[in-house]
Amino acid sequence: MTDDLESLHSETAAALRAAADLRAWDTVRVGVLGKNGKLTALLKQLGTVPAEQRRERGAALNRLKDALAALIEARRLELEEADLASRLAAERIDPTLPPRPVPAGLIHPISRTMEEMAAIFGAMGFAIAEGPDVESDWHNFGALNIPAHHPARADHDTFYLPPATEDSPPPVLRTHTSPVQVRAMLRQQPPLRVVVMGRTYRADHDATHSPMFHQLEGLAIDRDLTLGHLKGCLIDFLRSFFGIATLPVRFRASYFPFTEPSMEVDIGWNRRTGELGGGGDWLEILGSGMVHPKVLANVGIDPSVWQGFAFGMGVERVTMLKHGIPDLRPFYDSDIRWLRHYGTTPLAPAMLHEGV
Ligand code: 2NM
Repeated sequence: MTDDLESLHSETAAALRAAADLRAWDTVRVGVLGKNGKLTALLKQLGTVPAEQRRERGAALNRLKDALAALIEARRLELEEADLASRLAAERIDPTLPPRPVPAGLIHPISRTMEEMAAIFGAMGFAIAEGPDVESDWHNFGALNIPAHHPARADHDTFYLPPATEDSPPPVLRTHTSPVQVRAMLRQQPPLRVVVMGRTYRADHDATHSPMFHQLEGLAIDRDLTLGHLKGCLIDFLRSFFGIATLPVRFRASYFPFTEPSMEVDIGWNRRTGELGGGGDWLEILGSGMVHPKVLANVGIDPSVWQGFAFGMGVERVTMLKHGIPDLRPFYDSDIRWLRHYGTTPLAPAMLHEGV
């Protein structure tokens, strides 16, 4: 190789070693092999070389071109590897970072109300009980002083299921949650404080009735319980649940087969605006009473020693009143727009923001 070619080779090799990144590398490549590159210029000058030297010069230039192309390509691979290694080092993930928040499901208003009810009654010392949706006639009616042919049965629009045998009473979808309280009384000796929340069923379907709805019922049994305890318990619950410390509460004599005396409970509101509180109008919100001595005797509790009070309310109804929900039917439609509007997040507020 002639001196000029030798020096282009060593000069290019040095420039490639000095090129620290792919940008610098490309500048070297273009400076040698590009349209105005040094090797390209030498090839262009080949025509001016005397004819007897041209063949040898051409062969030498081609060898140099191959050698330089190989050097350049090798340096490219080196630089690409180094680039990848430094990016992998710089972009390494930190597994101790908290996950990014993802859009989460929402709590259905019925579940939210039942959790609030459980919290309030839980703080008063009530335990939570559950029971089956399919009940015997006795647990749903008989034990509660509603024998066959009792007029109260007609109010319940009961769903009857196929009986086990021809002459046994048909099982029912529970028409209220009271049978769970019957089971609690059978299982546990007093004193007793229990609330039950859950699904109940009545064959009734219109704008304000669903064949499946939810009830909350409560029961307290002790030696000296009075109507005063019942009133204090319910006034505290209603003011806490609706978040109105001065909510007017009124007790009105009524009738239930399983309580004596029985009382319906009204809260104050404004009929025109729908606002709860001292608006001058009354709205019926729940039923209550002192547990009938026959009911206590039916479950083996001596009514000459023990007294009880009990109460019940519709979960949908109090949810609609509390949150201004105008229509019962969408509660069960699973319409994502309704759920997004009335649902509430289970997450702490801080968890809803990115980067926390
Ligand atoms: C109500 C109203 C009044 C009630 C009674 C009982 C039981 F099982 F202890 F006898 N549970 N719930 C009751 C009493 C329910 O709902 C309107």
